[in-house]
Amino acid sequence: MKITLIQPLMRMRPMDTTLKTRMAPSLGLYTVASVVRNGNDLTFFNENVEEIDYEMPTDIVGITVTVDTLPRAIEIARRYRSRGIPVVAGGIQITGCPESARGHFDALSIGFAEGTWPDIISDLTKGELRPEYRCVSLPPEKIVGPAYDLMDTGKYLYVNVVSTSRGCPFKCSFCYNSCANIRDSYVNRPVADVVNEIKFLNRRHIMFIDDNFIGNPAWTREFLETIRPLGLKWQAAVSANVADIPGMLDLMRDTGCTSLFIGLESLSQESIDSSSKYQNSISKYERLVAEIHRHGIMVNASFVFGLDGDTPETFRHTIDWIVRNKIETVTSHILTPYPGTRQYREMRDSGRITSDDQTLYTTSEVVFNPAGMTPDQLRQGYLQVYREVYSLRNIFRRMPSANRSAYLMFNLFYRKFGRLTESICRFIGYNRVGCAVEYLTRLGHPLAATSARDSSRQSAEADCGVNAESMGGVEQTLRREMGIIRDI
Ligand code: B12
Ligand code: SF4
Repeated sequence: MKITLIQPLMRMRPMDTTLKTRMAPSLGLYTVASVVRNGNDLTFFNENVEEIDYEMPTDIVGITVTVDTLPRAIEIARRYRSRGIPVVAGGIQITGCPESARGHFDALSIGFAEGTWPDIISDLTKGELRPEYRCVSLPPEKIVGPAYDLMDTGKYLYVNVVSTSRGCPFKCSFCYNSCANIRDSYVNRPVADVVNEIKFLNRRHIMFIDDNFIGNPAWTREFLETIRPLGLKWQAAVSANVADIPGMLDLMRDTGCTSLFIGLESLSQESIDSSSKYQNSISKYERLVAEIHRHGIMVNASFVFGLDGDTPETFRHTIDWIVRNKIETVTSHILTPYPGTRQYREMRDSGRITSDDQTLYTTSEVVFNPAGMTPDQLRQGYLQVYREVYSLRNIFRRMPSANRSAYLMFNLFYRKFGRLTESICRFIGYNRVGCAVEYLTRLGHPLAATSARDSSRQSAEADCGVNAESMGGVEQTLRREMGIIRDI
């Protein structure tokens, strides 16, 4: 059978470049590919990277769908279906809110492809495709790894992305984990399966893309002890209770952790409480960041703006806090009620949702009425956070004493001069640039550079030959003369 698997065009935020869309292949689609690959002829189209060849013969099309790509997925499906080719949609959006997609595809796959795709293919062969397939829980040993060997590495910055679990034990109200079909699906993969994948990838740097790498601390401990001899460098997303788990940060440092992504979300406890994020306590944030830094690990803090305790003052307060605590990287979002989440249901029932256009559901647009400010104040405040956190002056002020090369890589070449890096990638290849970043990240790890970790601000200034004021001046010049700093 000829099977075509498609990732639709992502919606870009004002501060995004193709570095984001070229970050990594879709693990979801390559997992679908793994599930039924023997005897089938597989073609992949990632619209972020290449055009879809609609004329290429195929027996079935599978599309992976996230919140922002649903409208585009519907357009793609319409073109194939007009030629009588059946189209199946799956992925987070379809699982979280199947009703948003009904009628637009020949079949919906709700939940894990491991439990739906074999039936879809066999029903299609019999000419009995059903409108809906469902598998919302799975024993760990049934989880299948992505078909890494089919990935076209040259098109991406990284292919060393690994998923060790699905879902999250917490259920914050704005997160897709609060959707009815996902709530009970938290599962850790067998340690041996993940280790085999890492060995197959044969890379020293691994990015774990789980929602929460410490959702089950006993599993995490066992896994980290198992990968210890591999001498990896790795990064992952964890919940804010990481420093409360005895010995976890020590183990992370000793097994090569370079950076942790943490959903701090807000500096207002009222806002945190409004999202049922019980594991976050803002009174512990400074200690949490200090503890992670003490272990030589960088912090990528994620914030959500527009929660019910937020006011126009929230933005200034958050920027100052980020700079003061030397947060290495920051990811910000405008609160977005993903259809299917508890947040969505609450906002819909109270009439607060102002747009159903899912192309705007990118977390950079305001699609609801905020409680403590106007929609415009929210949007402008969100842009201000990116602008100020990633000003050259503040990049310098946030400079850590360890991991400097990785820090500067992300802050300057990904966030600040993304367009320039984009051009370099086009010229020498995304994967080559990705490899260079991996190499520099390794150099910057505390296990590799203990002296750098211990150096003071004075030596940082000496190393760079600049200080915060001169960096501000450099930025003004670049902005004026070269126009290469993005105004967001
Ligand atoms: C890696 C990642 C990214 C990468 C994407 C790389 C890529 N090329 O795909 C980057 C950084 C670029 C990214 C960007 C964004 N992301 Co993102 N991302 C993730 C993350 C952390 C992992 C996804 C993953 O690989 N999972 C592992 C795979 C194996 O699981 P899966 O995709 O769910 O696939 C399984 C099933 O869903 C199903 N399935 C999936 N596709 C299909 C297709 C068919 C045909 C079938 C039958 C089944 C099926 O079977 C698979 C195997 O069981 C998730 C969180 C998470 N843990 O899922 C967020 C997540 C998907 N991202 C999210 C968002 C919001 C975004 C952005 C909009 C953020 C932004 N502000 O810009 C953008 C744009 C997203 C887009 N359009 O793709 C949300 C989506 C919410 C929603 N309701 O849709 C998530 C869930 C994060 C969150 N907690 O809110 N993201
Ligand atoms: S801790 Fe993070 S991944 Fe887990 S439910 Fe909350 S927001 Fe989602």
